[in-house]
This record gives sequence, structure tokens and C-alpha cells, in this order.
Amino acid sequence: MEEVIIGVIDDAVVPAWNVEVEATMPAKNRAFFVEQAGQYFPSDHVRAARDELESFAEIIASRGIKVRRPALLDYRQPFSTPNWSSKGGLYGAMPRDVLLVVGDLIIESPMAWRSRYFEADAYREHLVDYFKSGSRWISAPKPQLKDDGYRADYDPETPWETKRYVTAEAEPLFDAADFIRCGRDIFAQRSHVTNELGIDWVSRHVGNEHKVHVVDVTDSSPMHIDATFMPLAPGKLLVNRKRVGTIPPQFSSWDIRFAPEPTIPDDHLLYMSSAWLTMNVFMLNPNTVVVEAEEWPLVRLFEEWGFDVVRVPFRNVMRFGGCFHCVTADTRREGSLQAYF
Ligand code: DAV
Repeated sequence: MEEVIIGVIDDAVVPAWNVEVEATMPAKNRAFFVEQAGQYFPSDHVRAARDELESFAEIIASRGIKVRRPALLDYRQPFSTPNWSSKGGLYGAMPRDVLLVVGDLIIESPMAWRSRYFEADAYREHLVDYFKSGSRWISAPKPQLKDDGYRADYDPETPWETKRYVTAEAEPLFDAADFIRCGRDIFAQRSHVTNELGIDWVSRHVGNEHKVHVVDVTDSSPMHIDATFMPLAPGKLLVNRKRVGTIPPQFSSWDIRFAPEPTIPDDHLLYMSSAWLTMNVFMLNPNTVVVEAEEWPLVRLFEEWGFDVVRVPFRNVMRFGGCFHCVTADTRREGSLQAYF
């Protein structure tokens, strides 16, 4: 790892509760979202999360890795397009969702949540800078996100087996975090925020050097592959056994392990995700993994597996829907493009 963007949380705003939010957010938090949309999250939670996030950024920088941070923006500002309006934005906390980095290509994602329509703006200064130093910076076609882009018949209560996704196929949509790369191969999931046209769009734009494969995911509210399917290093794959159906054949000779059940207490409020964020770990190099400090079963699994483990407290950040992998976008790593399969 040479360079990474790490999000900021100070300016986080509760996103408007639309169908596409309802499809992926914990149902028990519905009232909170509906009442608080467009307002700051509770300040004690934000402060505690910020302290952890800043410590994490310092740990990364102290290892000689260049750290960039997004701009703080006023996400309480309402905005509109000719087709709809939003009470506000969300945050600049999760660069992994917004920016898809494939070698020297940086792609701004066409995000399915209306509240996230302008989220790439937080990274603008860095994107221009990367462009000036030679990156091929592009944005996927800006989605229109009209009402017909979402399924009117979508019901979050439908059991998984008969479930459809909340996003239709009206236009390409994807979040970068629904893709995870192993050298030349990129593994993707269809989710509520990434549709088939979105996966096709990425496949065509990463060129002949890369191939996109779709993973068979059985998650009932899929949004982002990085609490589901985590290639860690050559030959080592961490899988959420509750969410992956058939493991892609490419991994047949890899050492595959299943993530242990999270140990986060039930009364620890996670506004925006399940507790499986525990497996949303971050690799500093092929041997070193950053893990949430209290997740002892996962820490032990990694130690037995031969990794050096860096334990960092992050449960307050996790309230906001992401762990170490989500809050980062690694823009430069050492080494050349490899084929691992
Ligand atoms: O487990 O709720 C979280 C994905 C992080 N962006 C979950 C998925």
C-alpha cells in the first residue's frame, strides 16, 4: 500500500428514506430515518466515530502510507434535478462506495441512492490531482434516478427466494463497493444498488486486461460485497457463509475460511448495516490485516491463518455503515498487474 483515501465522518447527515434506502437499511431504524432525514446524526455518536476514524488514519500514516482525506461538505443542503429532489446528502465517510480504482483508472460510480447523487464531490480535489498526475479519471453516465428506475412492486418483506431487487434496469447503476479486484479479475455482486447494466458498464470499461465475474450471493438485502466475499491475499479468501451460495470456481485451489459470527452486542446501535461489517477488514500488504479491536474470534482466525493483525477500535464508526474497507479507497499499491487464476 502506498496511498489511500480515508473518509471523514464529522459532517454525516441522515439520508432521506426512499424505497432504495428502505431496501438495504435495518427495518428497526425506519422511524429514526424518517424523522431525522436531512439532519445531522446524533453528535455524541459522530464524535466517538470521528475519534476512532482519526486514530485509524494516524495509524495508517505512521506506516509510511500517504493518506488523503475528502473535503468536509454541508450535506444538509437540499438539492434537486429535473426529475426529483432530495432533502440532503449523506457523508464523505465511505470512499469505497463511490470510487472504483482499477490501476490508473478511477471511476466515479452512478449511485442508486438519490441522496448520494453528488457524493463524489467530496473527493473532487484529489480526483483532479490524480488526473494531473496521469490517472484516467472518468465518471459513469450520471443516472437519472427517475421513479421508474426503482421497482414499484418491490416489497422489503418478501422472502429472499422470490425477491427481486429494488433497482430496475432503466440505466446503469453501481456502487464501487459491489466490486472487489484480484489483479486482472474483478468479482461483483448484483445488489439493490448495482444492477446488471451497471455490471456490464464496468465490464466494458475496464478493458481486455480485466474480466468481471458475478458472485452467487444469497444476501436478502445486498449492498456492497465487502461484508460478504473478501479475497485477502493471493490464495486466501474470507467468505460469509450466510451470504454466498456457490463460491466461484476460480477459487477452488485457494484456502477459503468462513468469517466467525460477529460479537458486537445487540444493543450497540448500527444505523445503517448488519453486524457483518466485522469482516470488512483492510489489508495493508499481503500479510497484514486491520481488524476491529474487540472481534476476538476474527482476530484469532487471522492469527492462526498466518496474518499479522493490527487491532483498531472501530465500533463507533461501524454505526455509520462501514468498517475499515468501506472507509478507505486504496489508490496506489506496489507491484504489477497479476493474473491470480
Ligand atoms: O452487512 O449490512 C454492509 C456493507 C458495507 N458497505 C451489511 C452490509
